[in-house]
Amino acid sequence: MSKTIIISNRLPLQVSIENNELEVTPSVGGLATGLKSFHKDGDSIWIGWPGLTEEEIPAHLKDEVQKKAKEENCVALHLTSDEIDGFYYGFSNRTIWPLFHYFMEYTESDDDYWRYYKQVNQKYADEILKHYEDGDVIWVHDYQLLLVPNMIREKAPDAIIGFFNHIPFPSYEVFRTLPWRDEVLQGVLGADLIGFHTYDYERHFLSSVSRILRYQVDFNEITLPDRIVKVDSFPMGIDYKKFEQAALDHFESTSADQSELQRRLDHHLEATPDAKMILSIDRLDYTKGIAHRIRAYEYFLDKNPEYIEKVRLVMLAVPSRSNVPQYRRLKREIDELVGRINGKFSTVSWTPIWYFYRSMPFENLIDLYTTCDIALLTPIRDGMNLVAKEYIATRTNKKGVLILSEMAGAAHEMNEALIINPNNFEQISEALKTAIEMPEEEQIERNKMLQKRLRRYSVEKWAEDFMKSLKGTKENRDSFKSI
Ligand code: ADQ
Repeated sequence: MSKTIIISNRLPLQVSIENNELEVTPSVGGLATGLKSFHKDGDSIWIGWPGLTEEEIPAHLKDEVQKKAKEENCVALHLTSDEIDGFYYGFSNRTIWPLFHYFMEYTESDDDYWRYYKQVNQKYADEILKHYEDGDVIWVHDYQLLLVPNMIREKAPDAIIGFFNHIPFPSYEVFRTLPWRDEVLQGVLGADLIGFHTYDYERHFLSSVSRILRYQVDFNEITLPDRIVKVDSFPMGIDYKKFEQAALDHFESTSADQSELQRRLDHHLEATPDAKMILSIDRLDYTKGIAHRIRAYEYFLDKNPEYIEKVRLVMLAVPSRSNVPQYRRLKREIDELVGRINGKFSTVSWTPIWYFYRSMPFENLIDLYTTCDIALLTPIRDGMNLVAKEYIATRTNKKGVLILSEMAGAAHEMNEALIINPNNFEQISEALKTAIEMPEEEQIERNKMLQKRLRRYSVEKWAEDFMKSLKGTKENRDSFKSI
């Protein structure tokens, strides 16, 4: 029977070593959380890096890593620390990530990074080919593996290959600055179907293909000498039922079952019942606009001193890519900003920002989603932003307000949120006021519409639509051959 082979840089599980013993935990991040349910329910294997370099895994635990991965239908691909430095921290996160998010000043062009990127992409492609059998469908994910589709195509010309890009695709004017632009485009074009979160990213990609490679582009199809490649947008959803159910369970749980975090949140709610809690959750990344958000919050408090002691920003930032200098600088900047603003506005009984710099278990994520009255998400660029969708899914009483940056892919489907430009502090400040004062009926009205849409276009539906369209490309190919 044919299967689906999923490939992403990281596996949905993360191994670590504690006291000479192997520990396995779920990976954090949009792709892993989103695709996990598709993987769990279907007949698929998932190939990726388990989170520790070859050097970090003692020889006697190597088989154990593979065994643990196998229990979850996964295959661990081992990478050396040099490969992780050059391929992951290098080309993926110092070249492609900043460039695709329009941070051109952060984009590095380094031949060594590129060499490692090609080498590791080849390693992924070779691993896939070891597991590939005729009739299997291959689904490659994200910007770390842009060359993989064509590397598979070279060895398995008839394979059905899909590629999904989880981050934005920049406009041609930005993309064209990449020294390896031709190779990158040719790499992705090994796929039969290329998916993006939004129509804009799709358009940018098509325009780069037509202007850089001069291939013929008709509507959303690219004609190569031997094949047609289809490009389409598939806005990724969330596991809606999982978040909804977790929120319902949360509300039904007794105080004895409550987490320490929830107890503390409740304590503050009781002490200041009129104060609104404003939530933000992101990986600590310069694209997420965390520093902008804090400054906009300061602007809001400066302009509206009547809200002092009446609001609290609960900010969760998950450690991410701390080997890259910009991330370390950003961490320092945020520490300083939080310190300065807390120093400036705090009173004996109130602190304006609660800042957590750590990963939290799912249960605590639900505590935060369900307790906070407002979610304030201000990315400067974001492929989609699943946190916005998760927040809405957990509002089972339909109350709560989402303030969302227009620069997030999710904004296209979430018109009922208060949409802001993350660079416009005045607008963010006004949106905060509107959110705090919004009548409950209006909150319910807005959330009803949002929930209806998110429930319908869940991550299962997203994966199903992508797969259906990918399998459909086979017919395209057969008819192309017969011309
Ligand atoms: P990310 O940049 O990682 O994903 P996002 O879409 O917001 O961003 O997903 C973050 C995920 O991590 C969410 O599912 C959230 O629940 C989870 N998470 C966040 N903080 C956590 C914590 N402290 N503990 C546990 N889990 C936590 C990339 C792109 C996005 C795109 C996704 C999916 O950058 O734009 O939406 O892929 O395509």
